Amino acid sequence: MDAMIEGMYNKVDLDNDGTITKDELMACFKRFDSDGDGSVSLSEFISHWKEVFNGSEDSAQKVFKKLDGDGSGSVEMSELEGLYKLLDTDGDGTITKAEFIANWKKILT
Ligand SMILES: [Ca+2]
Ligand SMILES: [Ca+2]
Ligand SMILES: [Ca+2]
Repeated sequence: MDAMIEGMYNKVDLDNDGTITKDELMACFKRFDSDGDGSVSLSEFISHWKEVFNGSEDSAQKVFKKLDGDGSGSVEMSELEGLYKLLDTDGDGTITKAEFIANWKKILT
């Protein structure tokens, strides 16, 4: 599990400086949004989750439910803010690798 989450982290931390900024999370969101309509649908999410993060369909469904706060069936950019807050445990505005791993473990289990 740790190895998988660490792999995710390395994909999102584009400049490899050991922290994830909002811009980096936003860039990740844009990659998931294949058709560029500003929201990530469940099917967009599942295909990228498998392709980019090597995740299972089960874990994709679970994570998507968590991200889609209003249950609309798609994840909007505004919902990304919620994810960022969730991952940034100490609220200092950046997500460290330790914060990322600890929080994804909670989300995925
Ligand atoms: Ca970074
Ligand atoms: Ca989309
Ligand atoms: Ca932090």
